[in-house]
Amino acid sequence: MDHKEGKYKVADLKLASEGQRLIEWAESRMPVLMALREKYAKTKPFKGYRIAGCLHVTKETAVLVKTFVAAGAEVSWSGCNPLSTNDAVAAALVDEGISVFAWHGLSVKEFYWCIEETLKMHPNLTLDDGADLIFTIHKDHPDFAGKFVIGGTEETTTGVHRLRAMAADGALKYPVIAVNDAETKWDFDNVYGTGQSTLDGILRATSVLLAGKNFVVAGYGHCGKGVALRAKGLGANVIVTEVKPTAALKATLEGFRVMKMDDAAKIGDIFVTATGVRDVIVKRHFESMKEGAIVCNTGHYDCELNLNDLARLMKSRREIRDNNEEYVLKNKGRIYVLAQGRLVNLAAAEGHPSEVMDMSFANQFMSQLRLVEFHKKGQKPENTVHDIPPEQDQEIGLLKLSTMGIKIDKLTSAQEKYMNDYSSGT
Ligand code: 3DD
Repeated sequence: MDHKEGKYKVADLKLASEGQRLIEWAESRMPVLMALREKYAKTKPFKGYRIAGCLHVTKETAVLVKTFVAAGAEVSWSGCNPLSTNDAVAAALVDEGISVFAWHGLSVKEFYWCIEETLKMHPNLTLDDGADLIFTIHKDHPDFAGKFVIGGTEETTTGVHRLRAMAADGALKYPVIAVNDAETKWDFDNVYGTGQSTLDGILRATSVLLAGKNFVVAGYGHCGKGVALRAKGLGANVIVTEVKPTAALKATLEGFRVMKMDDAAKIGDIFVTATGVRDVIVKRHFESMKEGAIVCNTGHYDCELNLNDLARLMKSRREIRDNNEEYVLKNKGRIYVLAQGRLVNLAAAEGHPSEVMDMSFANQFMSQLRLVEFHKKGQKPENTVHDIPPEQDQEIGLLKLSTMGIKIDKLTSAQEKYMNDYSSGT
């Protein structure tokens, strides 16, 4: 471990040059964020502002962090999952003088220690993926909201749910922008990003053939939809389980088989949970699984597979491949758990591709900038969860299209008029 008190703690600074190359690779595929970096490096609107981030330390996150720094911000960063930090990327950021407290495989105790270290710089802005940073401020540093913090942003569905619940309770002490709910995040990162990165994680941890396999996806929200789509593309027989009738209907009309987990457990070869709730696969499901079943989770927290239940059924276990644990059951069956039940796309692979994180993180950058601009104007948004302005989505969408060389039509003034003219009927 390389540690400088109050500055950084990462696995190995000697990995910096490898991390630098990974970051350059991501920068070459994140043209929207790089355009924002070029624009705001000139004016440095974040000068004098301190951002504490708690978001997976990946090559894409490093591009976002470097963009904030180029725009004048002081940044201190921790990872938002014990298994998702890329140690080479963390080393490269420290090598650039950025405070990072993150390493792959840290304990839950160390996870919260890292968050506390980022808070020592008394942030004005927080950037979360899962709301663990915001929640730590509210629980252990309630005075921060009145003293230094002017606002925050939240990257993921689970985090936004948590924050909306806090706001409904009147417990949220500063305004937070729900980046997750931006169309240019949710409809792309959650669907196409999760779809590809989850399959990436499964294939890196197993190298199994997907064609012909019974591939069970628990949860048909944006993430589950993406996973089901990509598994189908690789020839798997996709089965969906759900609790929400309309989501189950959508899966059915998309051509996927829909059934209860009790039934899917008996026939599934590979299981992915993407629900955001706990105990989706529990003891009775493990007991009815086929020999050699592979289970994993792509939800934000590791509560969707009840591994305590599985431990009670097991005789022994061993790591048979990286991020792949073989549980030998007392009844002689074997079940394979990927990435210790944590999000398999980031723990066993590199998370979503740079091209899709480009838009998610453009939303992060623009949302943090909005908070700074409010502050500079002396405006204080309400202490609740705010959506991004709809024009931001279209601005980022148009920027992304232009980087892809795609041109689109524009409404004529007559069409604009027609759209708003309720009097014209048949
Ligand atoms: N997430 C997925 N891939 C990521 C990557 N390559 N870098 C940073 C974060 C990444 C998770 C987030 O996109 C967030 O959308 C989530 O957890 O939903």
